[in-house]
Amino acid sequence: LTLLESERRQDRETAQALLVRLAPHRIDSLRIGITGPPGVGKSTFIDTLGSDLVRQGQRVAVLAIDPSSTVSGGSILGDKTRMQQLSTHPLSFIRPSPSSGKLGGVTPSIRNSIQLCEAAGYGIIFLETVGVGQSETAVRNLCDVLVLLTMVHSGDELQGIKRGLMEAVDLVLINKCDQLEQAEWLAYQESLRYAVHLLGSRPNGADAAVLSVSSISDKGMEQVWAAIADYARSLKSTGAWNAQRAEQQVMAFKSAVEEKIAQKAQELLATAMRQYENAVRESKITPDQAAEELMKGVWK
Ligand SMILES: Nc1nc2c(ncn2[C@@H]2O[C@H](COP(=O)(O)OP(=O)(O)OP(=O)(O)O)[C@@H](O)[C@H]2O)c(=O)[nH]1
Ligand SMILES: [Mg+2]
Repeated sequence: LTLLESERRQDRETAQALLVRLAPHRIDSLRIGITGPPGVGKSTFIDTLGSDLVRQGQRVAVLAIDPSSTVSGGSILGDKTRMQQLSTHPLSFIRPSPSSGKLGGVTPSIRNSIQLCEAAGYGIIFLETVGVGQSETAVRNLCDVLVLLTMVHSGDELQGIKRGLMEAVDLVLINKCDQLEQAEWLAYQESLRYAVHLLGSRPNGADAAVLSVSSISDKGMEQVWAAIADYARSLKSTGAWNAQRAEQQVMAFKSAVEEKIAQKAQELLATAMRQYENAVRESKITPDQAAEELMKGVWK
């Protein structure tokens, strides 16, 4: 995994060669994205559900996508201390997020890490990410089932969840129900069901399911697992599973091309850009004009 996370060119070539050799050994995994605001209980949820699964003999891997590492200066997610039960089980593997700064660099390395986990026989892979816009799109493109964890807040709850995020999730879980009266979470559950219904159906043709849980115990986890497994089954039976995986491959290819073009552009245009930067700084030319002229020079 360290090799796969490396950004050195030589390492990247070796990593690709490794992945090609391991490809025949990969098993078919279920990739589950877990997103939600900081502190909502994502790690606790994975710890509890993951522990149930390893007890049933399943092999469970947890990878974290941490978009905020540039800000916090380190990885905040996937912390093993927050998954104490699961991390000590021999059938589990937990990888804290790579500390690479930019999300663009993290996503391809997570994609590779997933493949490595599959080659190592992990049939269930959790991807934990904090819900802050960019990272949800990243995790949506990496998982088969995207689960949103939320909780009942004071005030106007639904306002707190961005529409774009709601449109991307397959299952919504209201967490920390142990802290509430039943009437409170039931009311929130109803309003969320109505909201997901308005957003339209998931690729399997049904509305996203909305359930309530308490992740500090495994009460209700059986239903949650049944909902995830049912959803995965329905994706497979409608062909949506393969279509989604295929589309994700194409998107990975496109972003790899974009990354390469950006790198090449940096290399080729560095000198010319510096000249224009000075002209722009001194207001001798507008930024748009400068970009236009620069590109004219390149695509003659
Ligand atoms: N009462 C109660 N507390 C919970 C529940 N789930 C999580 N917590 C607590 O909420 C706090 C945050 O839980 P985490 O699992 O670390 O949350 P997270 O979403 O992974 O947080 P980040 O990774 O920092 O974004 C911890 O103190 C947990 O013990 C729950 O169902 N009920
Ligand atoms: Mg966490």
